[in-house]
Amino acid sequence: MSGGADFVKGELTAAEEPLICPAKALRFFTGGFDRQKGQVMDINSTAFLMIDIQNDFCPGGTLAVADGDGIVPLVNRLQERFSVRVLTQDWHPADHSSFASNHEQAEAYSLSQMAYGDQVLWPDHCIQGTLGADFHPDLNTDKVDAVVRKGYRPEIDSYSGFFENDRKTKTGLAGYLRDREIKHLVLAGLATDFCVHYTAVDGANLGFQVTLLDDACRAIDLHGSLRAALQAMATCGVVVSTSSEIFA
Ligand code: VGL
Ligand code: ZN
Repeated sequence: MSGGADFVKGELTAAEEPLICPAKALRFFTGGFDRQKGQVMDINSTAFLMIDIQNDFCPGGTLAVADGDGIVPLVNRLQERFSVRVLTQDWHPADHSSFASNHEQAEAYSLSQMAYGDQVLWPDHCIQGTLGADFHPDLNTDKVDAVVRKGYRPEIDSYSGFFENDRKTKTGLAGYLRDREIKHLVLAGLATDFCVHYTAVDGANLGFQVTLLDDACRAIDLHGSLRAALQAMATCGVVVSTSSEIFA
């Protein structure tokens, strides 16, 4: 593993700083980790994960998250502060079992029982190859290192970027991040209480240090799901912060 510098905020010398934090703001950003765990963030072992910033989750889309597109300019500015950038993409076949339309008389947003447990039934969304599954047109994807698709098995939904909803099937993201010696994850995207939440919790449980940038996310908030998500993330040691920490 690379990185692991054992300095604390404010103790870097001018000579060391460019080596350890090529993006200047990172010294201050590490303050978040200092407060929580006494650790610092090294840009080379940190990945910026942008979760499901796709047309169907933005106004006009089939599963629109209120002001979902409002995060795009901020996410683009945030990307410049990181050297490892990864996107996740919800990517369902038309016959996906998470779509209410594929169940007899099922209403969207109702609960159904799958082999792996409870599953919310959603409006059709992010169907492979459709405009709704595309990333928001203003999201800058040029400097993205990897795109991880999920939810492409008809019988299993996938909220998390790491594991599908059976909680066993892996997407390969953990292996990718470990191969790149990533230790810290900074998360932004849609939706706070579903895909961002599950990715954050799984990331923390896999041993990554996880920070969620609340102002760079938007929530669906279905039946108290946002509150439950914030609680679950806190329990797992996910640090909920804001982008001001990155730009400080
Ligand atoms: C999501 C519901 C269904 C998300 C994806 O990206 O949060 N939510 N599929
Ligand atoms: Zn989905």
